[in-house]
Parts: sequence; structure tokens; C-alpha cells
Amino acid sequence: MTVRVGVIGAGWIGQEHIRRLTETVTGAQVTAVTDIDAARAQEAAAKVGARVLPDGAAVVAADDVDAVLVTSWGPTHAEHVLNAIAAGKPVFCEKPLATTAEDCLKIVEAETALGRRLVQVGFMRRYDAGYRQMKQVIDSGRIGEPLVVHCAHRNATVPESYHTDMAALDSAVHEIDVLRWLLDDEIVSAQVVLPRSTSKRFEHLKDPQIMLFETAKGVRIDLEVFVNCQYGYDIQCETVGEEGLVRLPDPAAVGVRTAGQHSTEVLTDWVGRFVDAFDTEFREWITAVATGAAPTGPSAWDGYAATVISNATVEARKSGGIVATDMKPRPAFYGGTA
Ligand code: NAD
Ligand code: ISE
Repeated sequence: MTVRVGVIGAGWIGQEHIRRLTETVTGAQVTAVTDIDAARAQEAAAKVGARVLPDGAAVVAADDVDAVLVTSWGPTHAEHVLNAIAAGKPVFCEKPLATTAEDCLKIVEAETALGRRLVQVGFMRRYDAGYRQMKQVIDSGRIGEPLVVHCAHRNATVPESYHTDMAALDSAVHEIDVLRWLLDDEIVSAQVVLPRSTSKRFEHLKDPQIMLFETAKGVRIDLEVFVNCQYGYDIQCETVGEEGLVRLPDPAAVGVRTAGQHSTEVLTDWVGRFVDAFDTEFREWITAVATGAAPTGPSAWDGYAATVISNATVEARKSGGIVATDMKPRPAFYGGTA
């Protein structure tokens, strides 16, 4: 069966996923596209022979749409996801699931009431080969019980529109999701420590930031978010356990020896760093939709947790204190602990 996908939001990542669904993933076809920028929708749709629809509601309702992809701006996600649940259609929503805990809970409640998982959230790091290997090692018990995790999330530069809250809401939210999954544990508090800011930033931005998280089992996580590091896009993660440690591998790159130096390339953006993860994420999602299986990726509950924790991180930076994440009890419907 070919899964016919309707896309809401044909901006940067929407177009990237339309290309992916068309060229890389088998068993999928983009049949409908909408964007509040009509010309953008037209251009994206024309490339893949899809039709343009007036708005998200029309995409969800369309007869030739089996599943919905939401890649519009974060504050609009909840409305489209709730429409898809009401129509009983699987929906892949780019992060964040919604920008407020209240909207995330509405989605969780709608899906729980339906009694069938339809929502997957676009936290693609769970599909990265390195993170998957780390999880296997942790789950196998080879390094013993995890105690401490050291992480870094570095972007070479960010545009002027990137503001201080985005370090938590846009960037750290990826670590928040992947660490809950890696450790099978919940983050219960957040704190932010600010070193001196780099001179190579826009004046309004606090950069870098050091975020400190504690989990329910007492694991401590430190995360440096540094989005003007200049030298490249660099994601680091090291989990220290009672009997050893496991570290995320750097992306494979040839070693070059020349002029008395040995060097390897550092990637410059997240698109290249996670391209394989995005491809795997969409392959697995389309397979689940095609077979009528529940999605195996990050759930609406994971989307809720990530929003609560990233919002708590913003609050912690503003207050300078330690902020408890104050999450509702996890519904049995979503299974597991994290
Ligand atoms: P973008 O601004 O390039 O594109 C968003 C598009 O959505 C725009 O074309 C805009 O006109 C359209 N839009 C906004 N509201 C709409 C609505 N209600 N209906 C239809 N169209 C609407 O932004 P982007 O960089 O493509 O980001 C989109 C989403 O993807 C964001 O939520 C962002 O956080 C997420 N994202 C995820 C990753 C990742 O690593 N997983 C990376 C980048 C962006
Ligand atoms: C961006 O929005 C992303 O989602 C990237 O994955 C992340 O690395 C970057 O820091 C964000 O700004």
C-alpha cells in the first residue's frame, strides 16, 4: 500500500521532508500540501505532483490523504494534530508537539480517549545510529547503572531571530527527549547556569548556557548549549555508569594528513549530522502507517514531557533557581516509564 501524505507547512523542513518522502522513502506519496504562504505551497506541491489545499483542516479532511505531516510553526501544531486525531488519521508532528503543556495535554487526552496511538513527534535523534548503539549498551547493563551524563549541543552560528529562550525550547529539547529515552528515566528538575557570553553573538542572546537536569532515579545531566561556537555543528553525549562509560561517536569522516597536520572534518549543520536519522525516522513511520501498526517513535506523551521540561528550563534560567518539572502522572496507555 502507498501511504498518501498531506503536508501542512511547506517551509524549510516541510520541503526537506516532502523531498525525503518522495525520493528516499519507499511506499509514500505526497498528495496534498498547504501553507499560509500560497506561493510556497504551490512551488513545493508542483515539484512532486501534489495538489494545493487552502488550509490544514482541508488537508486533514482530504480523501486522498491517509496520513498527515505537520511542519508549520510550533504554535499552530496543536490545532492540526487535534484535527487529525478527530479524523482518525495518523499524524507526524515536527517538534514541538505544542508550545504549551495545556495544548499537549489536550492532544494526550484526545488520543487516550480514542484508545489508539496516532501521533508521532519528530524527535529524530532516537533514530540516529550512534544514539541507538548507546541505548543498547546502557540497556545491556555493560556500564552498570548510569550516574552522570555530559552533553554538548553546539551550532556554528544562529540567525538574529534566535532568542535566549530558544536554547531550551528549540535546541536543548532534543537532548531532553533523547535522554529520557536513553536512560528510560524522567527529568524532574532543571537549572541553568550562565557563563560569560561569547562576543560572537547577537547582543540580545545569552550564549552559551549550561543546563543541569536531575532525573527521578537521581542521574545528573549537564548540557552545554552553545549556538555560536563558530567551528561547526557538534553534538556530544557521554553517559558515565557504575562500571564504565559510553560515548556518542563522532560522525565518520576521513582523516587528512597534509602540511604537517592530521585533520578530520567537523560538520557545519544539523541537516547533515542527522540526515540518516531523519531518513530512518520516516521509513519507520511510513512502515507503521502502511501496516496499520501503532507508531514506534516518540509519542504524544513524550511531546508533552519535552514541552514541560523545556518550559521549566526557560523558567529556571529566568529565576536563577532549580525548577521542578511538575508533570501529570503518565497514563498507562503510553506504557513504560519515559
Ligand atoms: P519555516 O518557517 O521555514 O516553515 C514553516 C512554514 O509553515 C512556513 O512556510 C509558514 O508559512 C508555514 N505555516 C505556518 N503556520 C501555518 C499554518 N497554520 N498552516 C499552514 N502553514 C503554516 O520553519 P521550519 O524551520 O521549517 O520549522 C518548522 C517546524 O519544524 C518547527 O516546529 C520547528 O521547530 C521544526 N524543526 C524541527 C527540526 C528538527 O531537527 N527535528 C529542525 C528544524 C525545524
Ligand atoms: C533547530 O531548530 C533544530 O531542531 C536542530 O536540530 C538543533 O540542533 C538546533 O539547535 C535548533 O535550532
